Parts: sequence; structure tokens; C-alpha cells
Amino acid sequence: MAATRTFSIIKPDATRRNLTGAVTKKLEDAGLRVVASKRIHMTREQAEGFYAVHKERPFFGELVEFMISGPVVVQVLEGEDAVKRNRDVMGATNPADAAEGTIRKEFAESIEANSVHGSDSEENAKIEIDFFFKPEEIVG
Ligand code: RTP
Ligand code: MG
Repeated sequence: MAATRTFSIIKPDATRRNLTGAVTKKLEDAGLRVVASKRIHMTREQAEGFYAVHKERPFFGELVEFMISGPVVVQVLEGEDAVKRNRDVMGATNPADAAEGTIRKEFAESIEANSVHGSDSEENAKIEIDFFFKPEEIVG
């Protein structure tokens, strides 16, 4: 199967605890390759735009505040079946439900401060990658 790409965010709870390397190692050990990476502090406009699909959800306001509460690391990951591979190693949204060995089981603080984001489909991966990266910033 050909390599595909997905989009990942190491969230503010993880950067605050200096877990960028530990989270990235989990991704790499799962067979994903970092082909683009940058540390940014999202603006409110960026966070609201990125999470626009959730704007009717009750947690939207808190989620935006959380995502702009500190730096994040946005990454493009490449690998076989990258979207699913990443979702598998991330674990369930709520760390209380996450399987042993997953990033959220090991590192997440709560259902909101859950250390990582990962695209949920190839279609959304393309949209999310384009939201944060220019083509020349991605080096496969
Ligand atoms: P993500 O999009 O971040 O990869 O996570 P996900 O698919 O597992 O979760 P999703 O339902 O898309 O929710 C997006 C993010 O919103 C926060 N959240 N808070 N307070 C709450 O009940 C609640 N539920 C979700 C989490 O940060 C979640 O990752
Ligand atoms: Mg999601």
C-alpha cells in the first residue's frame, strides 16, 4: 500500500510539560514519519477556523481557549494508512477510555487536554494540512 499523509497537532498541555519529543517518538514508533513540523502559537482566528466543524458543540469556546493557551506543534505525518495508524496510536478522545500504550493513555490530562489532534479522514487530512502548511514546507 502506498504511503499517505495525515495531520497532527501536539496540543498545549503536551508542549507545556515538554513532551514534544516523547509524543513524536510514539508517532515514529508507530511507523509514521514527520515530513513537516513547526511550533506555533495559534491565533484565536486560526483556532476558530480550524475547529469550525465543532462550532455548535457545547465545548467549542473552551476548546478554542485551550488551543490558544500555549504553543502547539503542527506536523504532517506520512506512512502506510497514515490516518488510521495515527488515530490508533493516539487512542480514544477521553484518556479514561484510551487503550494501553496509546499517547492519550500515557500523556493526556483530560478529555479536553488530550495531548494530540489527528485528522479523522484522508479528505480532512488534506484540508488540515493545507490550513497550516505551504507545499514547499513539506519534505517527504
Ligand atoms: P481531535 O479532533 O483533537 O483529534 O480529537 P477527536 O477527534 O478524538 O475528538 P473530537 O470529537 O473531534 O473533539 C475535538 C477535541 O475537542 C476536545 N473535546 N472536549 N469537553 C469535552 O467534552 C470535549 N470533547 C472533545 C478534545 O480536545 C478533542 O480532542
Ligand atoms: Mg476530531
